[in-house]
Amino acid sequence: MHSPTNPTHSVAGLLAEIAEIGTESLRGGYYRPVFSTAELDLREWFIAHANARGLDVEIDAIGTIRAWWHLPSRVTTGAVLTGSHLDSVPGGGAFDGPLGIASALVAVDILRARGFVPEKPLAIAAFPEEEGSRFGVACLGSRILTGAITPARALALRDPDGNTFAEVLARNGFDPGAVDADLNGIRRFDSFVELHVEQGRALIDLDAPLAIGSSILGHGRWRASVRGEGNHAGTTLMTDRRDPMVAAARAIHVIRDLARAIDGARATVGRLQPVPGGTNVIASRVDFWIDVRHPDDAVTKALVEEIRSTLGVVAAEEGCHSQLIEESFSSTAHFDPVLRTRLESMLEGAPVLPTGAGHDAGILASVIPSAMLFVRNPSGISHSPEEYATDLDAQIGAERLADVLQGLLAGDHPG
Ligand code: HGY
Ligand code: MN
Ligand code: MN
Repeated sequence: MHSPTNPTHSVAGLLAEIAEIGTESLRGGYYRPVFSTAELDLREWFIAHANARGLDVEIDAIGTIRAWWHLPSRVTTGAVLTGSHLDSVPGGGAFDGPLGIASALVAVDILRARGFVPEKPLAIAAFPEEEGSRFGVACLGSRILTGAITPARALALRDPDGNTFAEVLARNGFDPGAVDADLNGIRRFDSFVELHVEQGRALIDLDAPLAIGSSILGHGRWRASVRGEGNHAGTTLMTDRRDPMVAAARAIHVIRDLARAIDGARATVGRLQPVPGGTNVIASRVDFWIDVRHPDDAVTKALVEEIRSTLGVVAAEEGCHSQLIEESFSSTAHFDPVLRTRLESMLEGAPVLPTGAGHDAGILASVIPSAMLFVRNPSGISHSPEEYATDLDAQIGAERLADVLQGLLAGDHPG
């Protein structure tokens, strides 16, 4: 597959190597769910580039890959972590995740070209299932490692085909029995800096190639299930129906209006599954997922409760029953102010921006000082084939990441 002979110094060059992996024909973009053939190919690509740079590759019990530069025999503290994820959303862009990993590899190339020798270990990580596209929980890998989700609940999660996370781990050579939080493993690192494509348009408006992250919007996912009476599309009079699809459609419209009425709130239904889903069949059940976000967790929770009661009323009016179950929730995460200030001093003039998108850095922030760098996205669009970063901005991102890592890896600074 990928056996790079001469490590490239270009982010665009690295990303071009994986441009054909996991392409999705439905709407373009990529679909690279964790442990899919496509994501396994990306893992191979990352490991091949790590090996080509002489980095020591470590893979943990849940498939997190860490490529170490300057790995002494035992690392207990003081190391620096960078990296991101390889998995994508359905129809995702080319940069969400892989840009952070490619930039980290190139940052190592740049530091070596500068003759820099780190006085601390550096690891480049690829966290599994950041998008939660296969098993439904966002940042599943980093949540397991930080103890934010129990191994039992994680292992029992099922993908749309009914495979549990435990089964998929076992099928990929991992031992589900070894899955556990790994706080000591995370605490080997004094800091985590994740570079990511911006998933909005702030840097376009600021006309800047790179920003430092300040916070991540609190966000959660809830599964709504509406049960009615499945029946024949032709023999069932309109007056005799208990149609969950109609209840769901009405509820989704109200959910939009409820979120619109709250400043800063976002509520999205991007995934809906009728059971059984036949053209001439009134569905028996409709499941749909609601992604709700707001800077204030209390507002998010209150909005979800409004959604819950609205769903109940609408379902009852349609002769149906409903339930709403939380699948994952991340509080608003504020990045470490000391680390952020250091990044601001290293990256003079870089704007500081909040993000509405979730990241592993937001999960690790609960255990170690974490920070993010965002690279300009001229489309301002993400989780879509339109997502983009110019070759130049991507290279600037790697250069600035190299500057930051050089500062953190120099022995004279604490962590
Ligand atoms: O959903 C998110 O915000 C992130 O892209 N996983
Ligand atoms: Mn994403
Ligand atoms: Mn991402």
